[in-house]
Amino acid sequence: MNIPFLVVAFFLLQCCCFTTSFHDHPLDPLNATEINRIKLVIEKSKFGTLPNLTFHSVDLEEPDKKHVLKWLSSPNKQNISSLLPRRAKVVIRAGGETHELIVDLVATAGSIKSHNIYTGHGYPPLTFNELFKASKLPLTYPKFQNSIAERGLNVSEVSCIPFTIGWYGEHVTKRALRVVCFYRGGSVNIFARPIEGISMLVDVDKMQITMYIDRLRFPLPKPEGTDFRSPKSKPGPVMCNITNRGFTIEGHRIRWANWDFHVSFEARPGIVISTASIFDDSMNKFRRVLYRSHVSETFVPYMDPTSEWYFRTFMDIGEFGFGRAASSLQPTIDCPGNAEFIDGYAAGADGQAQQFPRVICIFERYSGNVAWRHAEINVPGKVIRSGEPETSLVVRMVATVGNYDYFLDWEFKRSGSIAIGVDLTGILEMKATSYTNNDQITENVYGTLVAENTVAVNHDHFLTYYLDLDVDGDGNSFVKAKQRTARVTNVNASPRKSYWKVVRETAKTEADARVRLGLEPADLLIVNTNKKTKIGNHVGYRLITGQSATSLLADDDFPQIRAAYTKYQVWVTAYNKSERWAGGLYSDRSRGDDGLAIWSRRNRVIENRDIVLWYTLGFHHIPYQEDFPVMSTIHSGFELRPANFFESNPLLKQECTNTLKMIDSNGDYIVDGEFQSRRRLEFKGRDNNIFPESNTIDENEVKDFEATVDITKKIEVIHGEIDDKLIPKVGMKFQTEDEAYDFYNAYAYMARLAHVMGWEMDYF
Ligand SMILES: *[C@@H]1O[C@H](CO)[C@@H](O)[C@H](O)[C@H]1NC(C)=O
Ligand SMILES: *[C@@H]1O[C@H](CO)[C@@H](O)[C@H](O)[C@H]1NC(C)=O
Ligand SMILES: *[C@@H]1O[C@H](CO)[C@@H](O)[C@H](O)[C@H]1NC(C)=O
Ligand SMILES: *[C@@H]1O[C@H](CO)[C@@H](O)[C@H](O)[C@H]1NC(C)=O
Ligand SMILES: *[C@@H]1O[C@H](CO)[C@@H](O)[C@H](O)[C@H]1NC(C)=O
Ligand SMILES: *[C@@H]1O[C@H](CO)[C@@H](O)[C@H](O)[C@H]1NC(C)=O
Ligand SMILES: [Cu+2]
Repeated sequence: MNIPFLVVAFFLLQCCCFTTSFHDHPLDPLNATEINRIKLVIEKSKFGTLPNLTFHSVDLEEPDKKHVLKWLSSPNKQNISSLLPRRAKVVIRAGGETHELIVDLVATAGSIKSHNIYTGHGYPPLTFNELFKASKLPLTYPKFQNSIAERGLNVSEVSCIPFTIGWYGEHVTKRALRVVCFYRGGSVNIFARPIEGISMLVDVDKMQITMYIDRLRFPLPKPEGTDFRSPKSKPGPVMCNITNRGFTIEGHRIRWANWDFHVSFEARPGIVISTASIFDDSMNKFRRVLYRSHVSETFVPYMDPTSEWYFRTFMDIGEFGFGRAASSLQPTIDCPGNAEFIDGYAAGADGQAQQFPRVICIFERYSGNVAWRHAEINVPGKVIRSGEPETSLVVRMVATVGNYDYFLDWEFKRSGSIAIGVDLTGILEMKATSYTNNDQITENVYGTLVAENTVAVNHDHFLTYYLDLDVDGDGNSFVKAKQRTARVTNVNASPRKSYWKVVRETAKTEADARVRLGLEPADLLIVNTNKKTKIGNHVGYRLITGQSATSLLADDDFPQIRAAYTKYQVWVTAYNKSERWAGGLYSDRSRGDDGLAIWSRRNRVIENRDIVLWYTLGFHHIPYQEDFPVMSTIHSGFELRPANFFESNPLLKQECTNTLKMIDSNGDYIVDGEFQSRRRLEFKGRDNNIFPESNTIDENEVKDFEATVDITKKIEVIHGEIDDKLIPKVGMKFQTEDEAYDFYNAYAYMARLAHVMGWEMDYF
């Protein structure tokens, strides 16, 4: 049969389930206009006349949770808005004091609602200006110039870096930094060439060097072998011209598969995930999972107690800010080709809004793993194989804090899990030494000789996450489902002697919820005891911990007093809007009198309350030679996974249907495909010749058409057989039926290829 003209058209009908018109969200971060307005309001007020006014943090003052939730659930958002004042919390330094201001943005001119002078311990984050100025001080400081000349070095080849210094029991502290210097001299890897032996203290408010000691001298590590730049410029994976990324962004709201959540960028934590809900097909509604979540504090203590090194005990998020340290993401290197990027804004030291371009990326990930599968051979006469590839949505940023780069991932899965990942890479902190071979070393060098004259110092990385889970509502409890060995008591009933059983313990107060992992096996759950599944289990989410560590420092060591939150990996506290920063709000030079460990000591009731889960992931890092000159990424993470939250595996329940149609010139279908549950492509073809064996295409042949690729010439290069003619277009004409079918088969092949490669295909 010859059909003279076949017109092929592809339609993609979007998923049916979610349609809501766009509203600004009350948790949207401050935008550039708002940040600049705050600057004006403050400059015009009495604070504008104070000496040395600097802006240290300008953040959204969150509206009350109950009002945000009301707004979210209300169909009539307009008249809820009055409950949601748009306010900013601003911390400035002026006249040598720290001021906390609440600025109202709704008032036409903007107005300062409250003012408080902070008199407690610790200081707000350092501004980029302060760090920059401090880094330049040594270069014009005569004693330093002498030290450099005495070492036979050239001061114009020196780069200095300011380090926060912590607190060591002093009664009076000032805002201060240590400045440590390095020698470029032909290398871009400044951290690999430390100028050892010099200690410099900078008074930040005076911006002067107030202590200078040149105590030791070691050979400068050589520049050879320190370059970390990639030898070949690798072209990232093939770039497709993507129009359908599989998710939608409206303002800061992201919708993908069964998830709906809000993403924002803040100067201190970087990515903040808010109001994450998941669609439950069996209830036909969205259910709450996470109210607000972000990385809260870090702790990176180095294990060298000598006078040039002891102070390196960083709490980067409170001292600098992961958002402020965020790097612009490089397309196809930091994020894959199908990523979408969003910009962020934060106030600079002068209060002016600064743009952080491409600071967060969002992409669908085709991991190559399976979400589930099964092969069944016990059904007579059949071999049933089924399964589905795992696809997920990743929200990512990178914070480059001096020498280290931290990738922070939030990965949403259709299964209901949220996997939080951290990848560490970058450059080690190293000290110069006289040793060129490990055999020469007989003393404690506090690290590993990673290159000649170069010791990389032992250290830890702890990242503490704030996880305000609201599992199906506010009333949540923390449950430890312990696995305990049980003896078989009735010897007649079983030949077995033992088994394990589950002993559930619900934490009554905050003290019951401090957990050191690994001491006994237990599932850790946040459970809503007011809600049950149809068959009577309490709904919950489980914390699946990854590689983790607790701090090994002594409890009376000053850095440990400041970072007391690292003594347990898991804490649960009663929700309090102002308790978000595990190391305290003012962590620069803090004394451990604010923060998670202190709040937990109040021992509030946490049973059937609005509670917050805190989890610390950690690495004890003994350096190895492969970490030099740049370290390959090392991964850690954890997962929040539904636990009796759904009636059954939600992956099988997603009813949304997409369709793919090919029609001929008469408007008759030749192929009428449906994407059921976004994983199976079933055809109700008019002509069985297309698929001779059955009307159902083999799942192994064509999978997941939701992932779609624009068939560009670039793909053609990768795959020689793919002809440019194979780009599907509306109104495409074929001379023969065979030609149409060939086209279709090639297209299906492309789809499979696209799936395997993680490309997206574009429909017409
Ligand atoms: C910032 O937000 C305000 C609302 O507070 C809005 O009127 C303004 O258009 C926004 N500006 C930008 C640049 O998005
Ligand atoms: C919101 O508006 C509707 C209709 O205009 C009204 O019935 C309702 O009472 C209002 N709700 C609030 C909280 O003001
Ligand atoms: C120091 O380095 C600068 C540039 O790197 C160079 O111009 C200058 O001549 C050097 N001075 C000495 C004394 O080597
Ligand atoms: C203002 O800053 C300058 C230089 O940074 C400093 O010398 C001066 O002491 C500061 N004044 C006050 C009141 O802090
Ligand atoms: C992608 O598509 C747009 C519009 O369809 C076009 O302007 C652009 O040149 C394309 N880019 C590439 C790399 O093909
Ligand atoms: C909330 O937390 C802050 C800081 O820890 C504390 O000062 C305040 O009393 C707390 N509020 C309540 C209601 O517990
Ligand atoms: Cu490390």
